[in-house]
Parts: sequence; structure tokens; C-alpha cells
Amino acid sequence: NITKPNLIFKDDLLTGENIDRLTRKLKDLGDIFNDKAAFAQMDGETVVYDVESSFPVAHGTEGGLFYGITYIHPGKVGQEYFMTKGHFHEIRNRGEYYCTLEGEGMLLLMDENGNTRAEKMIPGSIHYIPGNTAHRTANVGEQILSFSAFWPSDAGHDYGTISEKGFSEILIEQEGQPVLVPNIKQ
Ligand code: PAN
Ligand code: ZN
Repeated sequence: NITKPNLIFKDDLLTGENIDRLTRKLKDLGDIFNDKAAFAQMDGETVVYDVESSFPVAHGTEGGLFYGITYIHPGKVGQEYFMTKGHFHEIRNRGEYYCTLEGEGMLLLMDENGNTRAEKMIPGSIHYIPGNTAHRTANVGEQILSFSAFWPSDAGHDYGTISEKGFSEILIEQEGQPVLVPNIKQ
């Protein structure tokens, strides 16, 4: 029941070989949400996001590019919006572009000194993620948030740092608005 963006290129890029599809459910994301009591009340089978990626060259190839579309469902755990795990790239200095396709979101960016900032995602918005910057996206709207991503094929993903410590700030809903507040877990 995901509304897929009506893009000319999408079906061509995301068919054929070397396509990877993954689904992340609440039960896979136990460590990212702060409100453990609210989390415990929810169905672990709830889908939080899907990612469809195209890997035209082998992982680790220098000079190639990967392409993926992420679909984040609307929802919250307590006050915290449904969001991606978030990661640094394994080769830390590798950057990335995101382009919002549909919905409303926030892109959280944290540098290696733990400074977090957020960019608003609306259809058509383009976001440059510099190297050495952890990135996570949250759906702050009431429909699917989808965005395309383009990253170097040798970037790799380091999830460990974020799964241990999280971001220095978390994105929660207060009086109907998304706000960044310090992450007390840190
Ligand atoms: C994106 C992300 C995607 C899912 O393609 O991998 O949005 O988020 P997580 O990987 O944090 O679960 C990207 O940033 N690739 O590098
Ligand atoms: Zn990335």
C-alpha cells in the first residue's frame, strides 16, 4: 500500500539485476527510539521503511555510484517520528545527495564532533550530505515520505556508532511541530 512516486526514470533504474529491496520493521529498530515504554506497546511487525537500491557495480568499487529510494511510513513511537537507523559512511569522507520525491520530512545531519542540524524535506528539495557526517531521515508528515539517494559505491555503511550513541539531538513532535531536543541518552 505504498504510493510510489510517478517518476519517469524510476522503473527503468530499479528493474533488472543488482536490485536490492529491504524492509525495516519496528522490531529491527529497537535501539533507535528513545521512548522504550511506547515502543513496547507497539506491534513489532509494523513497517517503518523500505529501501530499493540499485547496485550497478560491486560494493567497494572506487568511482562508481549507487542509487536508492527510501520510503518511510508515517508514524511515531511516543513523540518521536518514524525514521531511519542513520549512519556514517564506512569511508568517512564520502558524501551523498538526497532528493525528496514526496511527503514531508526532516534530514538530521551530525558531524563527527556531535553537532546536529536538520534540513526540511519537501518534494523536490535537494540535500547535500557532506563527508564525515552522519545522516538520518524522519517522516514528519501524514503520508509516505520518499526520497532518492546517490552515494559512492565505495562509501559503505557504519551503523555501529549511531546504534550505540544515537544522534546528539532527537526529533520529536511538540504542539504539532517537529523540534530538535538534546538526546538525554548521550
Ligand atoms: C540511504 C539510506 C536509507 C536507509 O540510501 O541507506 O535511507 O537509511 P539507513 O541506511 O540509515 O537505514 C543512504 O544514506 N545511503 O548511503
Ligand atoms: Zn548514506
